[in-house]
Amino acid sequence: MEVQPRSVALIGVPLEEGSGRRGAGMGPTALRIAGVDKALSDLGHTVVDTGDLSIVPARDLPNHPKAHNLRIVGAYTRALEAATYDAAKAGHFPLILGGDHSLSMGSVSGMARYAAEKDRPLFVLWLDAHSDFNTPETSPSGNIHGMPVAFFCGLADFAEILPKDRALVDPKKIFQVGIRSVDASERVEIRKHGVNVFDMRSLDEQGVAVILRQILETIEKANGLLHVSFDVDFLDPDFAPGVGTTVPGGATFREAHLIMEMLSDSGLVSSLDLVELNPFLDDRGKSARIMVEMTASLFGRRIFDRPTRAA
Ligand code: Z70
Ligand code: MN
Ligand code: MN
Ligand code: MN
Repeated sequence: MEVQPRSVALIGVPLEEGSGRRGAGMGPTALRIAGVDKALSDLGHTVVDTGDLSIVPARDLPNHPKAHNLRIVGAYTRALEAATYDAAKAGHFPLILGGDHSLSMGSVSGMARYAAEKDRPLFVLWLDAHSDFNTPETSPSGNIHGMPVAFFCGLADFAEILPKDRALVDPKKIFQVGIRSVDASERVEIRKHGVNVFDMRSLDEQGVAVILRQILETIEKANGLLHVSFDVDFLDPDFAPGVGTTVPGGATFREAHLIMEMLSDSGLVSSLDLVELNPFLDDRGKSARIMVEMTASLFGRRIFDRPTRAA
């Protein structure tokens, strides 16, 4: 199958203040050094690197006792919401180089605005060990990178980072895959709001191909856009150690590659976050290189071509 050439906008987000430790701020640099730009241009895509966002803390936001560094995370959220929306609107594929996972409050909100304007539903594929569905009230840590999903569903009240009447994501249009670390109150909220969770057990029982086919069919039928948010800790830490929180029992190299290839074949993906890479904890750039390889597969790199599903 021919690769559909895309114009890809790289947006660097050196944000680490949403996580409980330092290092993820070096993620965009590591992904660039690992060659994300060349991997995409070698596949025939056009790549525009818009550089790293730079912010000043938002002084109109409170210093929230249960949402650490809200002024910094809030400022990045606003800047990235606009940058993602603008890139999509200009016909680019927004590829966000993170940065910790709190950045998805901005990228997904920007895509939600874009999708609403196009009158198409936005779906989110959340590849992660964690559900990231806490709110400041339920969070055991106060770290905002555990809260982005609740935020873009409109369920986490963080003062007015973004307007209350903004475009939101329907929790029932979120698919979480690879989940294996969920807090007690998070679990209750996930069930209550109907987020679709494929935990590690269902991956083992059904296999990723069956799960992905089911997800992609739903999105295709709804004529939806798909935002993919890829947390490095989705992968097993044995081969992707460059993350702040290692959770054993993650997706294998082969499972993750298959997901990327199926996403590529579907042609449904409209935007992508690469998050939680912590180069300070990595093993000689290994995890950064794996994330670039995964990205290349999502953008059409193949061992051999396959017939299209329609054929
Ligand atoms: C826990 C919390 C978390 C990493 C997300 C963990 C959140 N549920 N950790 N990503 N690495 O603090 O909310
Ligand atoms: Mn910083
Ligand atoms: Mn995450
Ligand atoms: Mn995670």
